Amino acid sequence: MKDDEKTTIRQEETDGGSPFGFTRREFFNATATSAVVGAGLAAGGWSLGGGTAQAAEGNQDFHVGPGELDEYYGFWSGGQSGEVRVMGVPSMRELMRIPVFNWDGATGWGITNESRKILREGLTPAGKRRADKQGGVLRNGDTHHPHLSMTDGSYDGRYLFINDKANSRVARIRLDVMKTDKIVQIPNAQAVHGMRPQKAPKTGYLFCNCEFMIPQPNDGRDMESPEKYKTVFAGVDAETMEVKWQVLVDGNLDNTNADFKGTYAFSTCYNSENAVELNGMMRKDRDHVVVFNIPRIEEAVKKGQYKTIGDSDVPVVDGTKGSDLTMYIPVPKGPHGINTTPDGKYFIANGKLSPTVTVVEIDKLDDYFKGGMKDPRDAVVAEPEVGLGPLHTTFDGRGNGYTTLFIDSQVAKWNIEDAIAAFQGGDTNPIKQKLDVHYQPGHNNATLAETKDADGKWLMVLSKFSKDRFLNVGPLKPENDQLIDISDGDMRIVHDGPTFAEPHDAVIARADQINPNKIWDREDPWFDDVKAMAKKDGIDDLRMTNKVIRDGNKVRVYMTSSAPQYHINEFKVKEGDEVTVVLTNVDNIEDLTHGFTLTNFDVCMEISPQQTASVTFVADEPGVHWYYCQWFCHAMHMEMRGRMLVEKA
Ligand code: K7E
Ligand code: CUA
Repeated sequence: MKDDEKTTIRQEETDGGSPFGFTRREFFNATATSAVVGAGLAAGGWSLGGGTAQAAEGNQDFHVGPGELDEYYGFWSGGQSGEVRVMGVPSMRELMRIPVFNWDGATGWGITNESRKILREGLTPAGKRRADKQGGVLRNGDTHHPHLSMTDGSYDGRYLFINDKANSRVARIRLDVMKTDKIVQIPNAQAVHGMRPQKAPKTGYLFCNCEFMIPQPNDGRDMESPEKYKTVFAGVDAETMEVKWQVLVDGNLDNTNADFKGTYAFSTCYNSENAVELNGMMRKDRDHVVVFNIPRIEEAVKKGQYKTIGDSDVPVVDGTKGSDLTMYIPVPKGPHGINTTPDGKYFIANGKLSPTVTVVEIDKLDDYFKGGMKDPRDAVVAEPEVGLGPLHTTFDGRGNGYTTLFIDSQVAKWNIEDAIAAFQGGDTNPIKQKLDVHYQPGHNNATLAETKDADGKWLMVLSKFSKDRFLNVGPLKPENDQLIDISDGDMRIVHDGPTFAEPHDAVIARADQINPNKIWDREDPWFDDVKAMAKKDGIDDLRMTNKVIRDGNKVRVYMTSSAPQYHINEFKVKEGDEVTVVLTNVDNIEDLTHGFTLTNFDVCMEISPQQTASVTFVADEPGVHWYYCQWFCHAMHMEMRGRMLVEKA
């Protein structure tokens, strides 16, 4: 091997701290090419025919200069932070954060009346009981999978959806204002993990995988009988965000995806053993992909062939093994990601604990459901070995898959048709290139790859570990999102991007597909509740009114603001009053956001141009309490403040 002299590392040249006797950085720099070829041989048994890891010169420009705009919007999950982040691609500039399941001091998410209603109203009865114990709303979320709504297999710019594994919820974000507008908690479930919108004809359903198996109902019965535990797959109406139906299944549902016709959803499923500890979950060599026949599920619900569980009235149909609503396709142990090719022909289940990915031809699913296919494995058309720990696959729209290899810390580029030919006995090597990434990649996603418009320009790889790639920030490290040019020939890394806990997944849309408003529209339904409340207080236009209304021990302060002042400089209340501040920003200039922060009261909110926001609290401390604008809006921003005077009771 030509690189031998570079890869021979003598102990005396190295730092003693590494188990390998050299740092990871030195190792990867020195062995980029040889490590790639070695892994290719070890994993697949195919040689790479002299391919190199990184192309010498690039083609696309990833530099977006000052004042220039990105070509793509990226939507990043914020993982355990419970939020969503909006990025510019390829610059990798973070443009915005959208609070979802978390509390946020900048915008007052979790504090304002508007956000608290959204955080609360879709909770199950048990969720509401839990929320009541901590001030009315839940406090944390664990977001994994952000996905955009589609019409006919293309992004339509309406909504972004995201799951919450921690409290079993799904949220919708309105892309016109980039705010979360609905959240639903899935009943009969623990840990909503995989989540995908239907791709066509239009995002009607969100398909939600509930991961952990539990007794059904989970009210104290059957706790010692894990063999009776079941989990559910849920169909949520994307317009109303109500759970329409659920399907009982065997095994732990992991990730899910949909076809481009609106007929099928498919989920990877591990732990077919129904075990409750690790050893038991590892017993069998195979797990499965569960295919859900959506028209049949709808039909069964319509015919009343369902039951309800516990205090939920959601129809639950039986899709366990042997049901004619589902198909269980055996695949190698512990499948994880599941990805539909942009041409709609195949889905690919990623092996995780097996070095393979399984390619299933979607048209063949019809044969099974019509009774023509007896062995579900007959729908499998390829099963190439791609490397160690395949987690997720994405596509360039030119017939290639890009699979993250968690254990190998690589991305494998492979050709789908070559893999199918090899499965039929041909000797073409489907593996085209392996690229080192840094390190332990989870999801990856290429530009528009979930839609039929995959354009094969940029690939985002979300690496779990950053190790030595950034300045050390203590024991908790950032993850590393790497931007890879896939536009032509070999993949090449062009950017390392540190990110905070933990963007499992990200989707990338063309800039012209997402068209947010520049300021709020006063007719927005977002303001319906607060307008109705004002109407009862005799107020027709919140933009024209500055007024304090007393209603028993309830006080409503209707206030407007325009830079640099609040139009109520002081208001008086009595100790113990319940105070609602309704603030309307009458500025109608882009960017002129104000805020309202009440010092030492733990109260804050954002008011963007033409927005109304409200917050309710008890004035339980007598004295003078300043409120101030926390958004630097004007040269006299520091002076933008006022006093709440609380008289002793
Ligand atoms: Cu692979 Cu939750 Cu999508 Cu993380 S999951 S990586
Ligand atoms: Cu208004 Cu600062």
